[in-house]
Order: sequence, then C-alpha cells, then structure tokens
Amino acid sequence: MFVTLIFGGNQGDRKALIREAITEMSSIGKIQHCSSLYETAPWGFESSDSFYNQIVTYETDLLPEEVLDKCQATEQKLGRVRTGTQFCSRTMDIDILFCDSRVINTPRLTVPHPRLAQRNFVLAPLNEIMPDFIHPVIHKNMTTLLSECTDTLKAEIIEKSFLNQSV
Ligand code: A4P
Ligand code: MG
Repeated sequence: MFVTLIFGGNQGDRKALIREAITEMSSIGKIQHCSSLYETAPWGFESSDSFYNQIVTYETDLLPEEVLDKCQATEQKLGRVRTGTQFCSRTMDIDILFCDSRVINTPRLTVPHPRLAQRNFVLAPLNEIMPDFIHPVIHKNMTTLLSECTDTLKAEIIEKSFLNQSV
C-alpha cells in the first residue's frame, strides 16, 4: 500500500522536528515521494507561530490502523502534548491523507483526510508530488482541487526537496 502522510508543527525547532519525524516513520517502509518543505499560515485558529508542513508517500506492508499507531507513537516521541483542543499549536502532527485509493471510515480513522480539500497547506505539496492523483471520494485530481480551493492562507516553499519526484 502507498500511504501519504502530512507532517506539521508550529512549535520548537520545526525543521529539525519534521526531519526527525520523516526519518522515524521510515520504519513503516520506503519513501516513494517527498514534497518540498513549506511554511504555512495557521489554518483554523489564530497564532503568531507559522507552521512548517511537508508531505511524504511511503510504500508499506502495514495496515492503515498500524500506520496510525506509528504516527501517534512518533508524535508522542517528538513531544506532542494533547490538549483536547482540535486546532491548536503543536510540535508535531502526523495525519494520513491517502491509503492508495481506499476509502476508510472507522472510529479511529477517516481516509482520505476529511478536510484536505479545504487547505492550501495540504493541496500545494500534494499538487507538487502527485498532481494527477484522483481523490477517491471527490473524483478530482490534486491540480483541480488546488485551483478550486478558496483558502487564502499562504503556503510557501522554503526548501526544495531533493527527493521530489512527480508520480
Ligand atoms: N483520525 C481520524 N482520521 C485520521 C487520519 N486520516 N489521520 C483520528 C490521522 N488521524 C486521524 O487527531 C485526532 C484523532 O483523529 C486521532 O485520535 C485519530 O484517531 P489528533 O492528531 O489527536 O488531533 P488533531 O491533529 O488536533 O486533529 P486533526 O483532526 O488531525 O486536526 P487537523 O484537522 O489536521 O488540524 N495549519 C497549518 N498551516 N498546518 C497544519 O499542519 N494542522 C492543524 C490540525 C490545524 N491547522 C494547521 C495545521
Ligand atoms: Mg492529527
């Protein structure tokens, strides 16, 4: 299975934390695609601390819920404190965006990630690494979703990925 993950954080050494998280998650399988590193404005809440976000696709033999376990263990390891508030500052958030073209709705997991089409900070890096990938519920590719997105918050490349390849 190809699993696409987004890494994000707006506290601590953002760049180092994302690097560490991407490396830690490599235990699930080999990296297939890696976006550039983006600096993005906080979506859904007010904060003077901007986020760094990066998207990576891994090829894994694990089940989706096993990948989620690993995401959550990595967040904990990197100092994530769960406050119970949904949109808030954090050192590391790792969300599953896609698992191949599967649609998953379990108590623990919703895939594709339900809010991805509303967010430049997700669509900009997705469009960079997999522009032609079709969202399995909305049935539009990443380029179309980005062009139709009404989010006005900025998502700027701050470091080009040497691993970046389009599908
Ligand atoms: N869960 C369900 N589906 C998934 C999935 N596809 N991937 C469940 C990961 N987790 C999933 O997540 C809460 C629960 O969601 C988990 O227990 C899991 O079983 P969480 O990580 O504890 O909480 P959260 O991250 O605060 O919530 P959530 O829903 O992930 O928040 P969002 O919607 O991802 O928003 N602005 C910028 N610029 N960049 C960001 O990265 N992130 C957020 C978080 C808000 N604003 C942001 C950013
Ligand atoms: Mg999360």
